[in-house]
Amino acid sequence: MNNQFEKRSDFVVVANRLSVDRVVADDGSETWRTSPGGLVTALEPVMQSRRGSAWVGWPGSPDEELEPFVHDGIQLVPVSLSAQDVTEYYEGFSNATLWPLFHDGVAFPEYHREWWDAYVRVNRRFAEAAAAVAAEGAQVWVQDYQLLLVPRMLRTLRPDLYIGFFLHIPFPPMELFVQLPWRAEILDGLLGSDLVGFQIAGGASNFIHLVSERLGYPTGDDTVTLPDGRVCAARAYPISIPTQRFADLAADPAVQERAREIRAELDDPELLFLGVDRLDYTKGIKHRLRAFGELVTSGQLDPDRAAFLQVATPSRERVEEYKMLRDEIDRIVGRINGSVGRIGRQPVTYLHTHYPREEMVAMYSAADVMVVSPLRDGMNLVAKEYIACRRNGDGALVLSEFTGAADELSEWTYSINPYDINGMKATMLRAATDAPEERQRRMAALREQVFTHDIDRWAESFLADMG
Ligand code: GDG
Repeated sequence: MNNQFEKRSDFVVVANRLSVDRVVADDGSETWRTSPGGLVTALEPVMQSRRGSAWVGWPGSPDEELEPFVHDGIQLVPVSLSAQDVTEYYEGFSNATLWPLFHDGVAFPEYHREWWDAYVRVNRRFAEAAAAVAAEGAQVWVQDYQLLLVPRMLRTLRPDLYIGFFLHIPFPPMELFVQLPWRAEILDGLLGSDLVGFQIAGGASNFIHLVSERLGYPTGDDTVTLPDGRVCAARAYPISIPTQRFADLAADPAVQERAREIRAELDDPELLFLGVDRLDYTKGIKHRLRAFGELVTSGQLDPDRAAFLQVATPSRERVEEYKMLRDEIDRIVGRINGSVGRIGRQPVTYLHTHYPREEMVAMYSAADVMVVSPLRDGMNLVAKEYIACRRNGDGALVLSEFTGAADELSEWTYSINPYDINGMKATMLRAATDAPEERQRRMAALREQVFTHDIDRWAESFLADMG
C-alpha cells in the first residue's frame, strides 16, 4: 500500500466522475467547485460527518495526471483516463454496450473486445486507487455501471473492507444479460460486494435469479452465499432527490416570477406541457413529441392554446446513437411546428441546452402537465423534482410505467406505456382535463411520498444496511 495519503479514510466513494467540477476564471486560473449533482448532494452530509472521507473519480478531461487534493474537507483522489480510455471504456463499453443492454436493448448494444479490455484496465485503476486511500475496515461505496468490476478487484486487494455497490440504471432480465460475452466476469465483479443496491425490487430479483441459474450459488430472497461462505445481499434502495431544497427554491419569489415570465414568453398558453431530459434514446422524447404532435394536428388540442416545452440537455455527443437521435428530434419538432405553427406561435419549444437549477425549477413551477415517458429508466429524478416543486398542490404527472419511479408513484400518476401512442395521447388529454380536485388529490399523495422518501433517507438506509 502506498503512503501518498496523509490520512486514510473510513468512508470512500468510488464513482466514474469526481464530486467536483473544474472552474476556469477569466484570467485562466483554475479552481474546483462541488458539483451540483444529486449524488454529491446526497453524500455530502455523510462525508462531512466522517473522518477525512474520500471520493475517487475521474476529473473529466483526458490525459491529465492530478495528485490527490482536499476540497471542502473531502479528500479527492483523481483517476486518470487517456483519450483512448475515454473512447473505449467510457463512450464504448459503458455507454454503447452496457447502457443500451441494461435498458432493455432499446438501442443495439455493441460488443467489442478492445472496449472490454479497456473496461477491465480502467476498473482496475479505480480499484487500486480506492484500495490505497481506504483505512483498515473502511466502508467503500462504489457507484454505477461504469465500475461493475471494482467490488471484486477491491476485495482481492483489501479483504478487510466493507464494500457496497449501487446501480443507478436498471438491472436487466436474465435473457438480456446473458448476451454479454463477459457475463460471468461482470457477475463475479458485483459479487465482490457485501451489499448490492438496485433502484427497484425487480432489479434485485433479476440479479439473484441470474446468480442462482448461471452460477448455481445458494440464494435466499435477497442474499447469495458465495463458495467461501461470504454472503452478498441484493436489495432495492429507490433513489430520490433533496425534496426540501427543490421546494424551497420553488417558493423563492424570484423563481415564481420567472415561472410567470416563462408562460408569458411562450405566448401565455392555456395548457403547458413540459419534458426535461438528458438527450437520450431511453427517455422516450420522440414518442411523447409524436403524441403531442398528433393531438395538435388532429385538433384534439388547439395549437393556439396548448404548448409543449421540451428541454433536452446535451449528453454523450460523441456516441453515434446520440447524434442520430438529435437529428430525429430536430425533424419531429420541425414537422409539428411547420404544419400547425403560425407566425409568432410555435406549439413546440425545443431547447437543446443546459440550464441552472433555478431555471429548471421555474419551468417545473410553470407547467400544467409534466410528461415523463422513458422506454426504460432506472428511477427518473425529473418526475420527483416536478412533484417537489408543485407547492400549490396542482399540476399533473404523466409517467411511463417503465421507470423505477413508477414503482413508487404510479398509483397517483397518469400512467402510460410510451410504445402505445394512442394510449399516451388519451392519457395526456386526461391529465390535462381532469377535474382540478382529482388532480389535487393525486398530487397530494405524490407529494406525501416524495417528501417522506428523500435522498437523505436513501443514503442513510443503504449505509445502515452496509454495516
Ligand atoms: C441516472 C439514471 C436515475 C437535466 N437537465 C438539466 C438538469 N437536469 C437534471 C435533472 C435531474 C437529472 O439531471 C437527471 O436525472 P434522471 O434521473 O432524470 O436521469 P439520468 O441522468 O439518466 O440519471 C436514472 C439517476 O441516474 C439517479 O440514480 O434516476 O434512472 O438513468 O436531476 O434535474 N439540471 C440542470 N440543468 C439542466 O438543463 N441544472
